[in-house]
Amino acid sequence: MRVLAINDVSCVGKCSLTVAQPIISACGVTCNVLPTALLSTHTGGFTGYTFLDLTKEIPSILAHWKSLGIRFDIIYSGYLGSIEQIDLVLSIIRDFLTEDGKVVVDPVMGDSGTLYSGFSERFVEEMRLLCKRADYILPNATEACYLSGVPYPLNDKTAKDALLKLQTLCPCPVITGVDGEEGVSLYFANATGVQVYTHKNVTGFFCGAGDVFASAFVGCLARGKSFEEAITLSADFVSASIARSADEVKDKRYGLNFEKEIYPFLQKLNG
Ligand code: PXL
Repeated sequence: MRVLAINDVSCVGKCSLTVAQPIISACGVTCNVLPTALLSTHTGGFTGYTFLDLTKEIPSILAHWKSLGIRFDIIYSGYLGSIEQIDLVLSIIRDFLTEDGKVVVDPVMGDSGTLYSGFSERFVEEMRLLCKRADYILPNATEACYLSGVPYPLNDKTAKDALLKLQTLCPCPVITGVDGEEGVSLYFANATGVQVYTHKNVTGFFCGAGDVFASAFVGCLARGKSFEEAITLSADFVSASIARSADEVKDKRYGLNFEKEIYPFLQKLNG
């Protein structure tokens, strides 16, 4: 089982590839990487960060992989820095996905109701095209609103509306991080309709939490777990990491302390 994680390398502020690589590997599957950009930190809350766009390097990397005949069973994309990179991911899916391989798209574009710096409505449009090619999409509440046209913030009713709209893009959407009175919920659909999975009393916004969820979800799928099992195992892992980090991490920009929660997560994955 070979996974390709397409995401940036933010050197500090645990997110994207520095989260995907350890978590997916810990699940017991090969995690190859395609870095889209190199940043000194992520862009969420830090100022003065460096940003090296790696788009120009990607065609030669792909040409080498082609010469090796490499194929991937799961292609997982996260933070993409430009519309050109979205198009590159579409071509990577065409050229490198195995016949019955799966595509997981985390349409990283924004949080707390707004787009991250450097993202535009045109980017959202293009991201819709990538979502159409995906088997699973994992937007947070903000991204779900941008993709579906449902206004932010979501409540229980509008989250269900947004989920149904997203199902016209992709068969298995999961909306994460919907705040409500009971706690933080995620929304997905199974054969019996829309399901809501809530964690009570999970407080605090952490950069990279979505990446921890998405990476664990990919790891679980790679290990043969069902859609629903992958969601609940990954959501439990993130909420345990958030609970630990609420005390341990003073500056939330530095990301989740997920490392010590990997072992209990793996016990459930392997159990
Ligand atoms: O975790 C999402 C993310 C990934 N990569 C970069 C980011 C962010 C969120 O801010 O800035 C570079």
